[in-house]
Amino acid sequence: MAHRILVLGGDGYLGWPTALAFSARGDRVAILDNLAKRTWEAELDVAPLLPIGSLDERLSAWRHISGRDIEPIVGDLTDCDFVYDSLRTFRPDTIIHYGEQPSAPYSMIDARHAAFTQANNVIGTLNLLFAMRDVSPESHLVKLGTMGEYGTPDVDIEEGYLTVRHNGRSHTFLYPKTPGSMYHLSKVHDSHNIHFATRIWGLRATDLNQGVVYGIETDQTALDPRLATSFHYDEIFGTALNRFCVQAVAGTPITVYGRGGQTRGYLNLRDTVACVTLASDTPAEPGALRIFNQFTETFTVLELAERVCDAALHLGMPAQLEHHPNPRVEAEEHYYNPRHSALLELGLQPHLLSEELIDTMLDRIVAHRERIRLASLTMDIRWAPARVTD
Ligand code: USQ
Repeated sequence: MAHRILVLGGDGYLGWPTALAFSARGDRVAILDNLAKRTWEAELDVAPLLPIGSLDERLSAWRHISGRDIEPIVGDLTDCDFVYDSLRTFRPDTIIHYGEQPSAPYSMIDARHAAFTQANNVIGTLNLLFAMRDVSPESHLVKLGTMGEYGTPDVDIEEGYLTVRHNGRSHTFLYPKTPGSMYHLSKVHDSHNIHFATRIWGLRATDLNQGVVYGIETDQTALDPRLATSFHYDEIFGTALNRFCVQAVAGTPITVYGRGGQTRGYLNLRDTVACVTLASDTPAEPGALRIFNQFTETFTVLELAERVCDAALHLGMPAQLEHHPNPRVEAEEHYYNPRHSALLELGLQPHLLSEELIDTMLDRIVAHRERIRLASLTMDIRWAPARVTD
């Protein structure tokens, strides 16, 4: 049976392919987006590698190619009345929430960008939770959180919860969080607010603590250049593997920050869509907050950079690694053992990182190499002021 799927942030890197995938299988889909990412790109003078049309152009291309409509709802989640009206009008079965400022470096530029990130993300999600409570309590919220909420603790990371024994008694708490940027902190605040909304109001939610996403296409975005997703490689919105592939094509050093032992969970863009689909198709029970760790493999950044470098060298590109001074404050060697079995148990079949996949990405990037803006590869956004070392 077709479901009513509302994709918040459906104009972005992950939201757009998600909206297309649900529409392709016959669900009724609406994209709610304030188009803010386009404003931030202009502010910072960065641009996606593949040309991206306006939202209307993308939606009419999809209509033309698939024969299916996706409804645009343009507005801001921090506008409470707009959020209430949108839920009242669309009546979603599932709300997939990507509608936040997604970049750690953006949130660390200065006080204004940190405050914007936290206000935008936390208030938008709060408005959504209240609107769900009042006008759409049966909807299932599928919220994109992040593995970075946990940080890199020196013990195993569970999926969302930890049972603590203390003075002869035990209780299950949300897993303690030690995030590494003002952006990641905004997601921690969201998680607590969502937990509150499920406990106190009986809402149903799934928080997907996602790792770092890489990849340039999905089955639907590959159908036509007008359906491309917003693939970033700049220091602000580009994620590690995507950046490394563009650096290899551009012939500039692949920037491993510091020693390169920083280990993170990674997943293919196709698996983001698959995980969100699995979570949506098996809704949480009323009153429950499920938390899944959403990644398929872990790598150090040095391993990732070496994989890209080797693939590029095989293709005859003069790729090289550079241990770049780390602009972030983060552990460069650490223990990392996060559990990630819940989505596999629901049926996820991962697309693991292979040389073939890196080759495909490099080929796609080569076709657009004239659009690479070298200045945006290294923008030197620091987590802490440079120390005076004289
Ligand atoms: N890194 C490098 N060189 C680079 C860029 C990054 O060594 O040129 C390192 C970073 O220092 C970090 C790791 O690679 O240790 C990952 O950085 P990233 O920029 O790929 O990812 P991050 O800033 O953590 O954020 C991204 C998304 C964010 C999402 C998060 C998932 O932008 O929306 O929440 O990945 S996670 O990292 O699991 O928290």
